[in-house]
Parts: sequence; C-alpha cells; structure tokens
Amino acid sequence: MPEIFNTIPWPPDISRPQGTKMSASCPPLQRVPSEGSKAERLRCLVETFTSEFSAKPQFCARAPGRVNLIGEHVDYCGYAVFPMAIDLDILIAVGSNATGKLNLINVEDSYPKFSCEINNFEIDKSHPTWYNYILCGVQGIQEEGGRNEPFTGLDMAVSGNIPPSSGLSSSSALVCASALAVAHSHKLSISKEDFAEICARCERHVGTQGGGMDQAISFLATEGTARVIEFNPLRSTPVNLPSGVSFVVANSLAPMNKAANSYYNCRVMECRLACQIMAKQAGLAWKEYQRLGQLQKVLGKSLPEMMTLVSRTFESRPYSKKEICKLLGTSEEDLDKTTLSENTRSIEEFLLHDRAQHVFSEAHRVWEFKRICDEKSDKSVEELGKLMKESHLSTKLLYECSHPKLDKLVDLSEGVTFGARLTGAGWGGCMVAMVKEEEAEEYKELLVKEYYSQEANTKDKDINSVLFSSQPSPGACIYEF
Ligand code: ADP
Ligand code: NG1
Repeated sequence: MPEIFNTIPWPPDISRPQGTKMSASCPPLQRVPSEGSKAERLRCLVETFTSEFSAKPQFCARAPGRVNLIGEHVDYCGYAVFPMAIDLDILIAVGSNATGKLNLINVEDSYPKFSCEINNFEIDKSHPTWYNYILCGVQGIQEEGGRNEPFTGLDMAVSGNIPPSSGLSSSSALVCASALAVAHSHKLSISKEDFAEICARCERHVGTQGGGMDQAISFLATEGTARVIEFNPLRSTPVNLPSGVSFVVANSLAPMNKAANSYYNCRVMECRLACQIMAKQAGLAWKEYQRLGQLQKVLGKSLPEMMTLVSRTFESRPYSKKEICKLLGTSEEDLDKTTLSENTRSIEEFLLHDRAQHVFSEAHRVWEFKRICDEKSDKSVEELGKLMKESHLSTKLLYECSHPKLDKLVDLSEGVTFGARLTGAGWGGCMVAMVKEEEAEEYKELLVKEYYSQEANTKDKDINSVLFSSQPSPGACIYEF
C-alpha cells in the first residue's frame, strides 16, 4: 500500500451525520448592488447589452465559481465533496425578443458573437466553444424545466471574471447562469436543488462526464460557510470553517480545458471500470454499476475495507482494454457501448488500483475534514492542513492529475501554510492553501517573488486575479433592474 495511507487514521468511520435536504427554495431575487466592483461590472454589462440589442435587459442572472477545499475527483464516484462558492462569477444580462432567436454576446472580444434558433440547435461536443456551455443550460431547461411550449427568443450578454480552465468552475457557472436565465425568462419556478441536478446533467452535453459538485455549490452556496455536498440524493450541509485562517487561491497559469482532451473522462472511466470489475467478482450484475460509491453501499463495506478489496483485486499497473474485457467476460464493442464515453474508446490502457485507492482515501478525508471543522479543537487547523497535504499527494501520485507548476506552488507553500493542494480537476489550474489570516499577505508576497515573477505569462495579468484570498460567497441569484 502506498506510504501516504499510513497517515490516514484507522479505522476510519464512515458513519457520518446526514446532510440536510435544503428546503426547496428557488434562487433569490436581489437588487443590483449600488457600489463596488460587481456594481461596476453590471453597469458595463447593461451598457454592452443596450448598445448591441437596442433595448435595456430585463434582469441579470448570476452564478458563482467555487474552490473545492477537499474531495477531488470523487463526486462522479458518488462521494461527498467540500467546496465553497467564491466571489468570482458569471453574469448574464437577459432580454426577450420576438424573433425566436438566441443571440449571444460577450463583453470580451475573444468570445465571438453567436446566434441560433432557440428551439433548434446542436451542441458541439468535439470543439465546445464558449456558447456551447450556454446552449447546455438552455437545453437542460428545455428537457427538464417543466415547460411544454417552445421557448421565446432571448438576447443575452455575458460577463465573467472566473479564470477559465483553472479548476474554479467557470464552465459550470456559465451553464448554471444560462439555465437560470432561461428559466427566469419563462417564469419557471425551479428549486435550487433541481437547478443543480439539471445543470449537472446538461453540462454533460459538451462531453465531460462531471459529477455535479460545481453546479451544486453554484446554486446551494451560502455566504460565510463552506458546504459538504452529498450525491444520490443531493444533500448539502453548511460547515463553519475555522476562524483566523484564510484560504488563498493561486493560479498556476497552466490552463486545462476538460472538454478539449480525454484526461478527465479517462479518470471517470478508470473508476467505472474498477467498480465494474469488483462488482463482477462479487457476483453482481456489473453493467448496473457505474460508481464506486454505489458498489460500496451494496457490498456493505467500510472505506478501509474497500481499499483492502482494491488491493486484493488489482495490481498497481496499467490494464489493457483486452485484459479488462477478459475480466468482465465481454467484448471490446460491448465495453465501448456499455461503459466507455465517446472520447475514451480509443484508450488502450487503464490504471485501476491507484485510481480507486485515491477515491476511497479522498472520500474518507472529506468526512475527516468536516469532523475536525465541527470539533473546533486547538489542533484543528494543523489537522486540516495535514489532510490537505495528503489529498495533494494522492492526486499527484495515485490520480496523476497534478502538474509540475502546481507541485511547485504546493512545495513553496510547505512550512509557511498549514497545508496546500490542487483544487478542481487539476492537470494545471489552481492551488488552494490554508494560511494564518495575519500571514496571508506575506505568503502571497512570497509566491509573487518565488513563482509569479518567474512566470512569463504573468506579465499582462493583474496579480489579484491570479492570487487571492477567498471567503465563502453566496450562490446563484437573479438581479432585478
Ligand atoms: P473550468 O475548470 O474553469 O470549468 P473548463 O475548461 O471546463 O474549465 O471550461 C472553460 C471554458 O468555459 C472556456 O474554454 C470557455 O469556453 C468557457 N468560459 C469560461 N469563462 C467564460 C467567460 N467569461 N465567457 C465565455 N465563456 C467562458
Ligand atoms: P473543474 O474542472 O474544476 O470545474 C471538474 C468537474 C467536477 C469534479 C472536479 C474534480 C465538471 C463540470 N466539473 O471540475 O465535477 O469532478 O473536476 O474534483 O466536470
């Protein structure tokens, strides 16, 4: 067993408090803020909308990005995650039109204008450019929003400040804001939970097989608390973070677009294959098993027992597709159809042992993190930091989704923070570190000196947009004009 597991307390207890199913409330209607940077962005957005569409927008939909504090690459296996929403967001100003068209513009010129019939379009899975995420939101509400008539045409102007492809969920914020915009335009009353589930499903139209964390926190977030989010069924519990600490987000500036390659889906499939092989060996109807969490429940085993089962079932080496088919007693054509996603069918080898070990150990760390936050002992922050460090090692060594630049940021954080780890999908993107509140500025200065001053692509960037402290922010809302 890899060394990092020696630091996981044994036996971990998987019995844990049940999350609270939130009351079925809809995203709130809010007044436009009168001052501050959000007010300024909204003012520019309204101006852009008005000059493009020659009319004022009727309202603005807002959906935030998020930083995941712990629980990486476990949501699609059915395990709980621990994110908080951030202040960075997607804003969409919306007005209806009588042409039946969906007209999209963006305040940034790098995202070109787009127009299509609102009731007849196709989402491009092979090259999902920006407007495809908006189309996902529209399609999600068309399929599941509860309206049977065709949609009215809409004009939309988008403004976003979440760094794209950086693990802070810009894509999901775009999908969520779009779904909220379309639903509000058509007076559909949809609860936050339903929005979260609809958006998790509809974002998969761009091809990525995400688990639902990003859409859930974007709708369910509450100011001042992080949340433990559980799936199947969706549940969310607020958790108070320890006082006196800051969570600093540092962008490695190595971008990773999930939909543009198969890295992300490959991991989803590796977990699914590990799950199906273990299900088959337990005499279960393996095709019915998609998630490791689903299998754990049926086997009635604890997380450490699942880790033992993984070590008994698999070796820590790649398995060829042929070998996997032999273990499952099926053909490659059948595996392509029943298990693999479109962009993972040509992959020849899959790692099973290490991926599944990461998932079970990380799932455990999420509940440990919550327990420590709830207990509020003198040692809490050190213990939380230790879990963050273990999580990073596991994503780096077992899940192989880190990046040399992320590792450099994490290494620079060693000894000057309580703990640091990659956040989001990885392969680039952001790191999150937990640091003493009064030392946050000094820590950021250290990263500027030791990291950003040496990064060529930092030059044209505002440092506050790549390195910032974050507080738990509220979830999606409608701004009424
Ligand atoms: P993330 O981890 O941020 O969700 P993804 O690679 O999944 O990263 O999604 C990033 C994509 O989302 C971008 O390539 C772009 O198409 C879209 N996107 C993000 N922010 C914006 C924005 N402000 N305006 C338009 N599209 C955006
Ligand atoms: P990012 O790429 O950070 O937005 C992705 C997935 C999440 C989750 C994390 C890894 C989507 C939309 N998001 O997040 O569901 O699996 O990776 O923990 O696919």
